[in-house]
Amino acid sequence: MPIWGYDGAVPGPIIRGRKGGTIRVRFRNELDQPTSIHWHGIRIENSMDGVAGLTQPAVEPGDTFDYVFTVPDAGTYWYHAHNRSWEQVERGLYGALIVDEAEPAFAPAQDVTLVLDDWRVSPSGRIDEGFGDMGDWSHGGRLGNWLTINGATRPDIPLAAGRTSRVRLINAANARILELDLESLGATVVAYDGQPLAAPEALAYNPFLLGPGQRMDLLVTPGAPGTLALIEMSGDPFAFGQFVVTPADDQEAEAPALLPNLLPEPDLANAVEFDLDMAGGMMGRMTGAIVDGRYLEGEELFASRQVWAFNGVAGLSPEPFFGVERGTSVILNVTNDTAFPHAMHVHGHHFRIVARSDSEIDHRPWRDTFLIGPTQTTRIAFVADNPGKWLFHCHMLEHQAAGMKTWFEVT
Ligand SMILES: [Cu+2]
Repeated sequence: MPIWGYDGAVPGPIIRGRKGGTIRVRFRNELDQPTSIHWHGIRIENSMDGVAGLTQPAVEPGDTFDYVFTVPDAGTYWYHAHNRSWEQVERGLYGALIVDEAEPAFAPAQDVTLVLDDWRVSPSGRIDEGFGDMGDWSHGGRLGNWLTINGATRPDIPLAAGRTSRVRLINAANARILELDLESLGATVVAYDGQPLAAPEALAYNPFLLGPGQRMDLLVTPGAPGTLALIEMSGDPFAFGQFVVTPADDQEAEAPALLPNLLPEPDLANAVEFDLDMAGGMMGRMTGAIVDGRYLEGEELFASRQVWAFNGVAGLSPEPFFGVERGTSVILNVTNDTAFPHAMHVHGHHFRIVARSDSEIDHRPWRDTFLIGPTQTTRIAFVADNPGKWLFHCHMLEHQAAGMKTWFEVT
């Protein structure tokens, strides 16, 4: 199937670095439209964040751009197009970015990276060309009909029996929240969105929701040779890949926790709070929004293609949602006043989820993307310690394109 790919392949090459090291990518745009690359989850220098129109001009066809940045945290990250991402990512412009620990806590039998994607394929076996469909944009985004793992359909993934392997899952889909049956793998979780947990944890629920942009790292220790299916549970459950477990000659001791990255803890007692109201979409209550400085409603709003808004504003406004000085602890109270779930991504920072709809959360892993259901409120906290202009948006790429984005500034 014809795709757009970094180095011509989907996913693009795994870019691998070491914690504290420098990544250098000379990017040449051979598309016939402008583009840029975002390094998702990296607490990166602002000028390298790759958000066309906010942190850099889009790279024009035929032009090059050198991305050079430090990777402060070990873990599982990814990179993808960040201009017309609703088309460019859907056509295949994404890949894994893996940062290894400076001194690994353990050596897994295998270190497996699985980039999961949900494609909309036409009956002719091509990418469905219905990009920009307002039905998708105003509902749940462009949902597909074909799942792939590392660009392959129902692949076999070899694993060794009796030994512990690390499996990194990345959801690169435009809009699909994957509902994964991970219980049957007997897996434990060691990291979310790149950041290690203090200790390996059993899965709290099944199926496990992995939203667009989110990652999770698993430790899998298959007991015996055989097969372990990777199952998607939404609708009628089906396997979209399987681990093929083969005997290993030796056994090994239980894997220890990963080494933590060092992130600053938000000071909740002295944090500055901001409220974000998410509105719009079909079956929502939003009647109008500010688009490019003008209040629009009804058919005029729909014709603008900006049908979602944060605090009444669709798309990026000249003024930031908030601005704080570097080092400020920030709490965001995000309320989803729409009829759809969303996957909210903060650029340049990881945060902790401290409460959901008035329930305090005790378990607070670092994340860079969180799922929020209809009518839910989610309270997140982080130290705004990375100077620059940072996007905060829905990672359902059609929602982002249709207004679900804002930005904040750290000075
Ligand atoms: Cu959304």
